[in-house]
Amino acid sequence: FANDGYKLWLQYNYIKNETLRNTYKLQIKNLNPLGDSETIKVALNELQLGLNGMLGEAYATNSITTKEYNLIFGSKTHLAQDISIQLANEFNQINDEGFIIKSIFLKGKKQIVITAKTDIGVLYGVYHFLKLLQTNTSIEKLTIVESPKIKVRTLNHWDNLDRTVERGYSGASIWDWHRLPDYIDQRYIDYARANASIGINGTVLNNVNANALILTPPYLEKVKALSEVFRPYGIKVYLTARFSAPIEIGGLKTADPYDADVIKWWQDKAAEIYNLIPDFGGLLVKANSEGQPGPQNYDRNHVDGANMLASALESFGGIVMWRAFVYSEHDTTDRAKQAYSEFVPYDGQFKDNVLVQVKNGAIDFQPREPFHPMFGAMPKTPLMMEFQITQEYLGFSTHSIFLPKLYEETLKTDTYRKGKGSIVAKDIDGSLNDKTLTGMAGVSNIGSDINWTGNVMLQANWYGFGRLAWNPYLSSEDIADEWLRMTFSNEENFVKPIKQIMLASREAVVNYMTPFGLHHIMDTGHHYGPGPWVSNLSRPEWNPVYYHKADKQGIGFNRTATGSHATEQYAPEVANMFNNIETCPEKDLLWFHHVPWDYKLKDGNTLWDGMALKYQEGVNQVETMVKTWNTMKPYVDAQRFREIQTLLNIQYKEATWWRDACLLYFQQFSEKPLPKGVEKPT
Ligand code: GCW
Repeated sequence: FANDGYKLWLQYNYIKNETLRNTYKLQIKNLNPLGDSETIKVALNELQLGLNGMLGEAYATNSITTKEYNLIFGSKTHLAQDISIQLANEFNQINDEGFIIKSIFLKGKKQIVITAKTDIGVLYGVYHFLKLLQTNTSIEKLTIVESPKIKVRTLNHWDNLDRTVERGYSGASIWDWHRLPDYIDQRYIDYARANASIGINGTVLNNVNANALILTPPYLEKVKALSEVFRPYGIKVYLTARFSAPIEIGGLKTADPYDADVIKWWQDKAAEIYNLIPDFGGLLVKANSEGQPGPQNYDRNHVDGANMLASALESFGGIVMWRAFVYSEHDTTDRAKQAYSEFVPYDGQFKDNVLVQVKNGAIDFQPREPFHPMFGAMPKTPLMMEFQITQEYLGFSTHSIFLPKLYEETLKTDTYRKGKGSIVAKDIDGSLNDKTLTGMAGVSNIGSDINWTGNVMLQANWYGFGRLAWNPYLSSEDIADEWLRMTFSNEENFVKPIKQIMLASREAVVNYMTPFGLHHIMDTGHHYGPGPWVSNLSRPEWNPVYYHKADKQGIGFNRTATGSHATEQYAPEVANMFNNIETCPEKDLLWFHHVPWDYKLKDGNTLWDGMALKYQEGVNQVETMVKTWNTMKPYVDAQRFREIQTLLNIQYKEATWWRDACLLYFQQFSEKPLPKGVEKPT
């Protein structure tokens, strides 16, 4: 009944290469934990589990022996002086969550030290050390000094209290509210291990479309129980706050942020929470968006709402993450402009413990979006990145797509807000404008499925999100490489080809769903599969035709100076580039321009032919993915091999569905035949 899928990237597979295994054994002879905090116990357990798995040897602990090759791990306060002196330089380079892994000599004997300013830092170092072995890296001469570049690194669970998960495709919510607080599922512990191993230090337990009940005493007891599981792993719990909670569970008549009773209600609530959970992280709020209540219901603005909550949390060290994903039903000219218009004028007015949480693009988690114009545009307001890990618009958990490619693209894009080189990552890590509070959130793809994410390949997106939240400058290629080695195998014949298909998978999905900047043409409501045609939804901007605007002349959304003017929300350099059809990157063409069907693309094809060829290319890319995976049987256990194979076959079928549906639909406007090389729809 073994299921390797459950173990995520913490497989700790036996290292079959005997030379390598023996080398490691020689270099790790004895474990020396320093201190006895819960976190150090966790670190020790993990080392024992990992080393036992990989080296086939049970490691006991001893105090430092005079012999060589002790693995010494503990925080600075516990280090003997002859060790800490040797590490003075490294200690100057790390922050509170950073770590040092170093080979040193003690009385002439070689030792490895994993240390940090805090025990959590030590735990991060231990996971990093285990990763070295998991990826078959030499530990002969180590000097590794690492610190997270972003402070708040959270998963956002859109989990409801009835255990449904909004936009979740991996089973039910892992939070078993009914049996909490007394029953602690092993999953909670393994969830914490997985997150700590990649540096995630916060979890927002419930949906942003919030139910105020989470803030009532019975639920807070349950939240407290989870916080106790997570604490040794450095993970804080956060909750979403329904803005109207004072009415719904507080018996007040209003939730007006200027009302004295409302202010007091939130202050009392904060005190009640911190009394139970002293290190509670804070509140995440979706207000005045998609029907959620908010300050605008009382003619107040985002600043009024966010600051009122921030004041309540401030003395306890809590933060407010106020979402910028807003769009009202009143202005339907261009939904992409609304967040910027509603937030940028307030730059500098939010309290110091408020982060404004912004999705990577201005519409909604599409296969490709230009970066959100708010990035770089609010120099005095900390902006938190929100990525979606769950695949609402990207084929749910059926389609295999490696999302760090998408995340990386956004993070590395230049906003030009402070001249060339002002990339999005620099706004997120605070370096662009010296912001001290920084954050990145990922909307979780985790559920109760045995393999957590419904598709083992999509574990890589949870993993990759965590890695990029730790260091937003990492390359998606390095992330894919280490994830594959940890999750499956170090065999080059496996890693190389599978890495290639992973790295190509994002572009494949763009090609067969929304090439050239098309967006939001998924079937309405559930967002699975193609649906570019008219739907009878109540709001025009929910209708796919609103986004592609295909007609006999051409296709695309004119957001330039002759259209919706959305380009004006970018820095002049960027706006000019997008405005001019010649300089607008072709990958974003139809996002910004309404383009004639016979417009000549850079490769000489007409737009219509080019589009058709892209749809075909996407299908071909998935075919390559299928074929490549089919040859990997020798490297993967039978169950994971078959599951991934089955899902890839479905993805292939559905890529052709996308191609055929979109081309047949758009052909009624273009009135042109399919070019050579594109398969005729059957
Ligand atoms: O992507 C859209 C989803 C909603 C979601 C909303 C949001 C949680 O369709 O399901 O609500 O975004 O981000 O608030």
